[in-house]
Amino acid sequence: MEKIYLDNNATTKVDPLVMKKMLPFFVEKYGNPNSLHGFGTETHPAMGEALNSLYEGLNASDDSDIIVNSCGTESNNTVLKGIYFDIIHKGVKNHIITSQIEHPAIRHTCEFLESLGADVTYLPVNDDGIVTADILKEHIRKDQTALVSIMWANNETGLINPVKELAAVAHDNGALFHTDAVQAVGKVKVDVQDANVDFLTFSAHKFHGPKGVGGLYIKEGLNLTPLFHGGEQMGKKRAGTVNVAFMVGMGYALDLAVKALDFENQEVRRLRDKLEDAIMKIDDTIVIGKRSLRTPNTILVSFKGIEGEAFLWDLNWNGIAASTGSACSSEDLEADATFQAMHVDTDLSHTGVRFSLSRFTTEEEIDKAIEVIGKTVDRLRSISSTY
Ligand code: C6P
Repeated sequence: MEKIYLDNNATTKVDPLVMKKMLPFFVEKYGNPNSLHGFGTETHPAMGEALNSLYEGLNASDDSDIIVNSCGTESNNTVLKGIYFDIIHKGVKNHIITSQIEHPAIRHTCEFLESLGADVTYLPVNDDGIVTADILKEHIRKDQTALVSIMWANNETGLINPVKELAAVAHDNGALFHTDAVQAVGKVKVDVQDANVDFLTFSAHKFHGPKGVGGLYIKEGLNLTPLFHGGEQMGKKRAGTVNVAFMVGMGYALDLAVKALDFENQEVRRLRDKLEDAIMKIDDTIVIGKRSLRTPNTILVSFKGIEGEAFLWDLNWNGIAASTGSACSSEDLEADATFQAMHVDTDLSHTGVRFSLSRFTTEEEIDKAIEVIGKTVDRLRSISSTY
């Protein structure tokens, strides 16, 4: 049976071109980049090239920092715990603002900081599921809020927050601004200078790079206490031997993703819209969030009377991979935080299914998915006594 992957917000396949670029750094050029001998130094040009791609891809200035690390979760932890050590623990300020719709890598880290005494506000969203500048203005405390951390795009709905406006509100009130852009990079234009963010999180496996490598942008002039202490790698900002192959892979993956942005916003969007139009023709179905406010690849849909878990099993049985929400909360099985924050009707709130496409998704796959989804809804509703 042909398998169709529609769970690209969980992870993406490594672009074969990226894989090819990484391969020499496993068995040929395997030296430690910090070694003084040739095995070490021969890795430097490729690392330099990768860093250039990261700076260019995010439009970071030469004086800013981009720290290569293990994942988006690490970047989020580095920012939040760095702010805790540098500002809160020193008694300078005690308030952090985030939102109710953040990924667990932010929410759970904030909860941990609360247990250490930090005061955290979790902002609600408006009726469209967006964290607006006005909502932030209501809750920010002038010269008392240390950090505002709001995601660029939501992983479950794809809804995009007005990051540039939010950063401006944070700065007007003397706070630093971080954005978790894990679901934005490679899907929409991300320009750290234009948005004027202080810190930005990204992760290679969301844009056809390898898993286990991510990055943190830090604006020039700013510093964060590192999460890892040890060697002097990454300008002493993140100790640990650099994974050259993965760094090279992430740089090249970002290069390709930025070049493919027009394709993403035209062709991937067209296929997403085609799938969404077909899904919307099914009775008692809602899609969460206005299409125009979402990343071009994502749909979070609720089919009344159908449990998300049962639906996913059936889809999987028929060769289609989707998810009920964030992959790392899949034990909860539902996009609960998102649904609660958006006050979605409780009849529908336990039925969320996320479909997420990529530049490798084909028209044939979407046509097949439309057929299978329709049949699956009919079958499950016909055996459900509650519908
Ligand atoms: N979200 C999802 O199914 P890592 O895997 O650590 O590089 O990235 C974590 C992460 C951080 N922020 C956002 C907005 C994310 O979407 C993710 C990963 C996946 O939605 C897996 S849980």
